Amino acid sequence: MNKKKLVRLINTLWFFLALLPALVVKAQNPLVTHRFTADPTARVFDGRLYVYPSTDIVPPEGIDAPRFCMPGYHIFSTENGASWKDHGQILDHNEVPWGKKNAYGMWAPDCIKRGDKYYYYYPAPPKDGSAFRRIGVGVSKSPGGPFKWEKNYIEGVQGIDPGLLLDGDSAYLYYGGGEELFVAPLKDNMKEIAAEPIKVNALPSGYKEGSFVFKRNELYYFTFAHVFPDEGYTIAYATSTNPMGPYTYRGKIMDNISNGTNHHSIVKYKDQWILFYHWWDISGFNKLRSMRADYIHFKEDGTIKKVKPTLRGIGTPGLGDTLQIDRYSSIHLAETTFVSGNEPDGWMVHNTQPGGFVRFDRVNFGEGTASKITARMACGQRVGTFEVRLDNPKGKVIATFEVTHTGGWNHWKTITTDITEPVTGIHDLVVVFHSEWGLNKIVNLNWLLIED
Ligand code: FUB
Repeated sequence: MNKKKLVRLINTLWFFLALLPALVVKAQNPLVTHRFTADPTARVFDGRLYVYPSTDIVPPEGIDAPRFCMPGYHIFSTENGASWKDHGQILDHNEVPWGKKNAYGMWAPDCIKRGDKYYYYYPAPPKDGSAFRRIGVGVSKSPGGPFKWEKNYIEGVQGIDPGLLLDGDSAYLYYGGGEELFVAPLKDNMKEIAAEPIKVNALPSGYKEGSFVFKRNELYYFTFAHVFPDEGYTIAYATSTNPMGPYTYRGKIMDNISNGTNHHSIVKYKDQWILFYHWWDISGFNKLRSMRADYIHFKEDGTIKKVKPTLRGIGTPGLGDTLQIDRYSSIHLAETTFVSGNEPDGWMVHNTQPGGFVRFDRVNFGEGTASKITARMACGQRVGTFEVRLDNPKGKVIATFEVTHTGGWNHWKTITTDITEPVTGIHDLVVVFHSEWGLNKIVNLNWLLIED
């Protein structure tokens, strides 16, 4: 596809995505669908999960952005991992006090809390031309900003992808992109380095970026994106008992998933460890990325089990949360594709065949008060049903939908039916498709909603 066609296609997609609610969005993977988000750095502040990503956009007319087109930063947060709040844009590239104007080069950021203040670190091209990227800092009283931006970049540091670690009273800045990655201790003011940066040792050869360090059971995990020879971008890690090293290389966390770059972060939230990364789910183009998350598990000896990316992602949606059923845990005799018609917002389940099912793990029914379930569906014929079952395709039926003609396979209607008996607690939900006459296409499903 040539560049013009691609831009036209993406602009159309973008127009539809922009129709979605701007402030609160509900999704599994990708986590948000109303804008492109890359390089997700996740942090937990006061019990709430925040993500500090960068923003990909289609280059505006006349702008040549051969690598990425990244004009600024938004912040997102969630309570349950299913509904995300967009806190809005906190910094535009033309507001960087020391930055080059109209550079569209706001790459991967990070944010960390020290005392009662939040420090936001970001790379940008400097107007003095002294480096490819310098790293700036902003300070705020709130994790969602607004931030007061420091007038100058951090002296003595050049490179991309700042990753921060606060360990007791000591703070460290990791950064870099290339054969070498670096670490420097920060002064208490969090705005200056306290000593010359050193190279992080023991890393395998090949291009590396996206340093992210966390501590678990007294072990420091230095994780990074690594272009593995003959494979492309992977996520790898090394461990040490000291934040500055020496480190021991441990292997890969994620194999190459053809996502272009693989910037990531790892946090523990509500007793579960989560890997954040990005892919190009919405655009199909590696410079318009969307952030994702999946659970990550450790072995007894502290090493990390490789993560396989899923559509279902993280979170336990509850009553009132939209269940994007097309972001399935497993699927049988059915498929997913982009929605079209009067509801072009993401994906749908389609080609639903008799005996087919789609399973969506972890739905919290709460105290047993759920009384109705709503399905957003489209259908071009009148024969068939689908059941909502608990835990497996032969599990208890809690609701049955008669398939009705909605005006066509791309014409969407919202139909509500009763939940026939009380359900409590967390269950996997399985939608099973039926048709007595062996029709091979029963219904198109966009989302489900369970309510009191
Ligand atoms: O998003 C721009 C750059 O691509 C990031 O800074 C890198 O980590 C890579 O994801």
